[in-house]
Amino acid sequence: MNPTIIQAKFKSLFEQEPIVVKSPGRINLIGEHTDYNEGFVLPAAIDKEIVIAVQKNGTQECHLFSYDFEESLSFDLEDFERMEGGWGNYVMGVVAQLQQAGHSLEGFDLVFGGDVPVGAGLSSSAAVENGVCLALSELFDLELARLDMLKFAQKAEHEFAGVQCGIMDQFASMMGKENHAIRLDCRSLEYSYFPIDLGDYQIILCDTQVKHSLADSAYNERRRECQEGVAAVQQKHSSVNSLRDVSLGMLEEVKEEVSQVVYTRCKYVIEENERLLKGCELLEKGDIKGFGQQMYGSHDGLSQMYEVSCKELDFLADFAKTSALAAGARMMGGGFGGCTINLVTKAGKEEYEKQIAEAYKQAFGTDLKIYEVAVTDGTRRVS
Ligand code: GAF
Repeated sequence: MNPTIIQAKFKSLFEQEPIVVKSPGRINLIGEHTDYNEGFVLPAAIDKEIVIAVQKNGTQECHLFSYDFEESLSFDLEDFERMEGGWGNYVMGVVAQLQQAGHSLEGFDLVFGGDVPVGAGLSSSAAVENGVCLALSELFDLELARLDMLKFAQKAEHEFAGVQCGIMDQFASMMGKENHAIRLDCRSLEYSYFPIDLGDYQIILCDTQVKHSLADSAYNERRRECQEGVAAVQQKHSSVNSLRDVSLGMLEEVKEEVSQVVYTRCKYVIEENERLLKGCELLEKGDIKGFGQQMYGSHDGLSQMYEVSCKELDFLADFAKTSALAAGARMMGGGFGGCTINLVTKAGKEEYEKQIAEAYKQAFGTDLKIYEVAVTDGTRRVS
């Protein structure tokens, strides 16, 4: 996204020179629904980004404009609350976190927009929250640490957007590094950068353009089911804090004490963590096909055990499995729509894109959107 468009819009609306911040969406190579279970994830920031332009206005009022939705919204810094849905929550949520942490803010004008598709599982919301947080930190000289900013962004999502998300999206968007994935331990927040070297393969994203209206409530429900499983295991193993500490053997011990659904959800999470660890070893050895097999395993688990896929995502993953041009594919993010991440051969990429788009159109009557993304640095000030 070219920041000058948002900068120009800001100047035309507010007649001032703004501070400008860029904040990326993310992909995740493997490790889905593991973050809020204190497991591992392997995300990366991408060159689909939100641009935020902001400046003080000398009042106690905040005036916001969404370039993409062509909507404006104002609120008073001393008197605002979350709304029933809508993009304003991502800004107000961050403001509320900063105020709760004791930072005193003044009124500001803000314009934002970008090319992270909304509802595609690429974390446009985390990109906005992180971007707003860095923009306000710069504007008011708060000198916030990156780790604090991404935690404020996550809490904004919990308290204003109403999704009890894990830390992956905000972490990936804030801490991204060009051409690297982030291998993140979501318990300790220790992380290392992992070069994305896919040899003869490259990543493409296939966007179903489907978004299930119950996705947010189903997400919170999955989180509760995992907690239920942990509570049952804790009865026998008091040192257990999360599914990260639970082995398949420990889960078997409580099989009769939890519902079949809770058992299956927990089993998926334990296996997904193992797939991620195995997947990292394979990537380190340059075994892309082996890594792709872990991706297929991840998709099958998400679809059949965690039940967060949908027929469109399954179709795209199944298509990859039968194609010699693909090494792996899986649904990505919270689920119930959005994108698959696919590893396809560089040489066969165009052919693959043509074939899968045709097949998707035939099956669902919809044009498949395909994104080729580059891996970038995290949230940053650009002017
Ligand atoms: C969403 C959430 F925001 C993340 O925290 C993560 O749980 C993901 O779904 C599933 O892995 O993107």
